[in-house]
Amino acid sequence: GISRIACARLRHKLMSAQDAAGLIPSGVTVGMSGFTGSGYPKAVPMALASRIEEAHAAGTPFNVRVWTGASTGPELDGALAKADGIELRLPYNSDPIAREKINRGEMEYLDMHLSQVAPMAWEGFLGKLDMAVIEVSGIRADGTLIPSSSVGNNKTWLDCADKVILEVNRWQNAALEGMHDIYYGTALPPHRVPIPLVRPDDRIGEPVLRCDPEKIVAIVETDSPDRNLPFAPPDANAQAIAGHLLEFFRHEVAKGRLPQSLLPIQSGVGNIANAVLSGLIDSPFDDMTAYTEVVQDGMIDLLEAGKLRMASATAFSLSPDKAAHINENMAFFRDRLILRPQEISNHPELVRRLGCIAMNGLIEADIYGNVNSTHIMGSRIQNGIGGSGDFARNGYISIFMTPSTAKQGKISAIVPQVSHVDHITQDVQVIVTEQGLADLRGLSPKKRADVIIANCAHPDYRDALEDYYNRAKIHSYGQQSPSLLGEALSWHQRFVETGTMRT
Ligand code: 0RQ
Repeated sequence: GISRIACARLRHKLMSAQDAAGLIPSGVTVGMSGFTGSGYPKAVPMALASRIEEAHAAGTPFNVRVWTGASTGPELDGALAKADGIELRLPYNSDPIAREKINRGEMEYLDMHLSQVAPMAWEGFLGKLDMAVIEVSGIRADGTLIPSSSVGNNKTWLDCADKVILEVNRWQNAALEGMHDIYYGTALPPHRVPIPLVRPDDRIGEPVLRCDPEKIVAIVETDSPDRNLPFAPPDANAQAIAGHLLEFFRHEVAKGRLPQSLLPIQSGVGNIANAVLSGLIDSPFDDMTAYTEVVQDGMIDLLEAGKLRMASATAFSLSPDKAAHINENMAFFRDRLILRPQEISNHPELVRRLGCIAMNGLIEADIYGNVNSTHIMGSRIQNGIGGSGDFARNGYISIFMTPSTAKQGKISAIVPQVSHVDHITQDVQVIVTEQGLADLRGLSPKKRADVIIANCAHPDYRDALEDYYNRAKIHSYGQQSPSLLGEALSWHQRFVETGTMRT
């Protein structure tokens, strides 16, 4: 294909991925692009992983600290983790090899709210950023960068890093140009001003990223696809959850608490979130908008069905078929999609102002509505908190959804007490399982427990939860949130010891 590097004075920096990776020394902190499997560098991290493996084979220590937007792909997290090349990783990971290393204690992982990564980097809280490795879809004649299929923290990495390596990926659609909105108005306290975005479709920035050309030490051309994974067709649980949620929305509209077009929807990752989006196709709601993190298949269908007017996000997370479909119909999607930096897509100020409907998955919830999104049995990381906290605390209605059991029924997703807390009861207003929906707004802890056990717990675990709760109401030290401290985590302990929470 033709070169995507229109800037003549940068062309001499073109080199192989191997040579570019050779510019990354051991011990540095590298900010990489990438968010939910899109827009991550694909060649330089692999070359770096080979380099690290060679060093290790020669008995030389070699590792780096890796900051990204969110999850990336096997060519980045997978390859570097496999090479034992990552000392510390932040802020979100879904790679299975990296997950295993983290859970074995061989890799440090810092799980952060996605909206806070860029400001904390600027504030100096995370230490110095030495290098950035950023995928772009092109370099314009004036040296500005056309972002690729995710924006994530790229603006911040390009600004903060001493040295920059660019991957210019020809696989990305050239028509992405103009879809992005990069806001350069963020500042640090005490100089912060309101962010001038009042509607999800407002454009407040520029379509391109800026980068000091002096900092660019290498440019690598690539032609590889994003890690686009197929979605499973919605199973019975996902369909039931979507059904309960749509019924809830209809009820809220009837009560006058939501407009007919709803409010900007935020939808988390995963198959259930995707099923809910699919369910909205046949709903009575029109002219909807999305202000969210990732655009997934379900949103594309809603856009094409004319149900969704536009979607604002920081990244794509599509199946291969949908990615190809968008590429072929870019003219249609260009006007209906906006990709922003994640500090803006997830900004608490904006999520609160817009009144987003936050919909996220969970690992487990307890009878009072505390939610664990990250840790299995209190200690094994699954992915990370991602943007769920940004949206859950600040949304208009904060919804969490999950099947009521996991691991073929051996685990109850509703437990006496969560083994790790990501979202406190005040940040959790609705919990939905395939069993039903618990509307917790305005309820005190004991009323919440009644509704969660009755509406959300699986029948196989409902009696045991009721039994625990009834005894807690007699023997608890206090009666605001009755609990039996010695027994509250016994379900988890039983699973660890016997492989099931069942008695
Ligand atoms: O594990 O794949 O080994 O079978 O967790 O669970 O049911 O496939 O659900 O894909 O929706 O993920 C909370 C992880 C749910 C996700 C979580 C096991 C289960 C399976 C996945 P297997 P499912 P989902 C914006 C929003 C945090 C980030 C976030 C998540 C695996 O939603 O990462 O919200 N959320 N971001 O078996 C033991 C339990 C379990 C359990 C599930 N109670 N005990 N294992 N699992 N519940 C987007 C971004 O931030 C990018």
